[in-house]
Amino acid sequence: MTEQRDGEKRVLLIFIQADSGVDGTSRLDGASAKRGLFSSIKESALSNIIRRAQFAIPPLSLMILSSQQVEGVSQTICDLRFEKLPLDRHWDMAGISVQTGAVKPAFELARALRSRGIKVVLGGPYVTIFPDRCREHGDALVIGEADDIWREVQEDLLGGTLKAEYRVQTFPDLSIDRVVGKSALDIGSYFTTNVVQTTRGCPYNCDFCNVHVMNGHRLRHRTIPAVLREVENFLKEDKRIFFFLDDTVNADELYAEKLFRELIPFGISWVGQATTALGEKPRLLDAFARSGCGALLVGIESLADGSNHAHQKFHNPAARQAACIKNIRDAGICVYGSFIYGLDEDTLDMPRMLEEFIEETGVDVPGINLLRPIPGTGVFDRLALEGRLLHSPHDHDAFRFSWGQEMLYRPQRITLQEFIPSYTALTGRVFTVQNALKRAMRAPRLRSAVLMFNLLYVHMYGTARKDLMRQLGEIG
Ligand code: B12
Ligand code: SF4
Repeated sequence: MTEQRDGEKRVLLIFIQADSGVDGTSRLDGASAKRGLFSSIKESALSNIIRRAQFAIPPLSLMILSSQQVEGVSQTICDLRFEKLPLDRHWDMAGISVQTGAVKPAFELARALRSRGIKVVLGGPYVTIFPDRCREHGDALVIGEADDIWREVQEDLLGGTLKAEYRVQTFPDLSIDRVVGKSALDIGSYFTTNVVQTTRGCPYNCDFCNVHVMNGHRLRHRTIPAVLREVENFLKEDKRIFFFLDDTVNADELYAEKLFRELIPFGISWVGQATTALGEKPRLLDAFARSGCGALLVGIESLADGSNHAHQKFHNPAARQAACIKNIRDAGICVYGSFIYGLDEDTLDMPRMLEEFIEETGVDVPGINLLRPIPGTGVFDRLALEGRLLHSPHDHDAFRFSWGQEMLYRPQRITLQEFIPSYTALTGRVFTVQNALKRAMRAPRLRSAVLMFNLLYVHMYGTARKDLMRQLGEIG
């Protein structure tokens, strides 16, 4: 930590820990607090392992902001998943990244900081989508992707002219090279700090997602030389695995093939997110495998076209899914298959289909999610109109982050009384220690990681089942 120089303004950039979800599952009813000391210690230790082992990557948003440097301003990142707020030091301004499911803790933190005289700037997905709900909680709002405008905010802080609102008028042009550095990060806290985004925006329109709302439908690319330079620079400080954070790293197949072919000589290993269509593109698959791709998260969602189509997801024809997944695994890449049970058109047959599919294709890590209507998504608005949300649509805190732990809406074709037991029975069968061992043994690579993930899921889905069964009891 550098000493404050005369006149220098100090900015703290804060990433919030969610109460649950991938930040470490904990019971929604606070049951651990009511249980014995041993159970509580065990739960908090497991939560810690989940947080660190699973998704311990830094927030790229705050790395990007802290790399926009203005003379006379110093910036530090505080990741509340791993660190306490450094309130023993002086801060002139705090920037909080507000995600939709963690609005309450973000606003509480903003209030606490403002009461100490620290200026608070709010930005991130929730602020971009719901600026009016954020206004009273910050001294300034940044609406939209802040890559370039953050410089203006810092200059205004220096000049004492901070404005109440900074609105990004057009999406930043990613072909302009902006160097991302790690100087504001505590590198040792993370599993890896090599997080890279090559494109932004999503051409698809899935109604349970709001990436296309925040980042637009047009895919914006960084230049390949800029990405290669970033990988080279990052490797100097951290030799660990790379996470490509693009929502769909194969969205532009020509670009992706060129990029990953050029990355082959770097000898990195990497993980990312892709569509299953990759399995039908042998050249691209080859480029991915040879450039060090170890695992891909693919959003399969439903195995019934009708269910995916009901949610505006048209790019995953069910009949081709199994072959695609097998091809990806045959290329030596592990598959994290992300499913959603409870989509409109799903029936009580879906659990059996999912189980058979996971078995047949050998998905290495299955994630069986509940549909989460996130405020600001198409599905949220539709379910609200149809009167199917279980909470008032105005109460965004009720739509918090959690881990398959609670139903937030009524499925279309299945009653809640039938749905909850069928979901818990499904996760009870899929996530067993025996299945974890089996999946690890047959994984094309990264066997210990596959084992660890599956074992964590045995625990996390077990916790989720308790919460769901409690909810079922309350529904009656
Ligand atoms: C990598 C990732 C993660 C990582 C890292 C988290 C992170 N946010 O950096 C991990 C695995 C930890 C994670 C966890 C979760 N994630 Co996530 N994640 C992503 C992903 C794929 C990329 C994020 C990213 O780096 N984007 C690139 C950066 C540059 O964009 P950005 O974060 O939006 O930041 C820009 C602006 O928003 C703004 N900005 C952001 N913060 C701030 C702060 C200030 C002060 C200012 C001025 C501006 C600003 O400027 C930035 C630069 O342009 C996104 C999808 C996406 N395309 O964004 C989902 C996404 C952010 N995740 C999402 C969700 C739901 C989750 C979880 C709840 C999952 C779960 N069930 O547990 C948890 C929540 C964890 C938490 N504590 O908040 C949702 C959020 C929905 C929403 N509207 O808020 C997204 C959008 C995915 C989706 N399809 O809906 N996630
Ligand atoms: S879920 Fe993935 S493919 Fe669908 S809109 Fe969101 S980012 Fe795009």
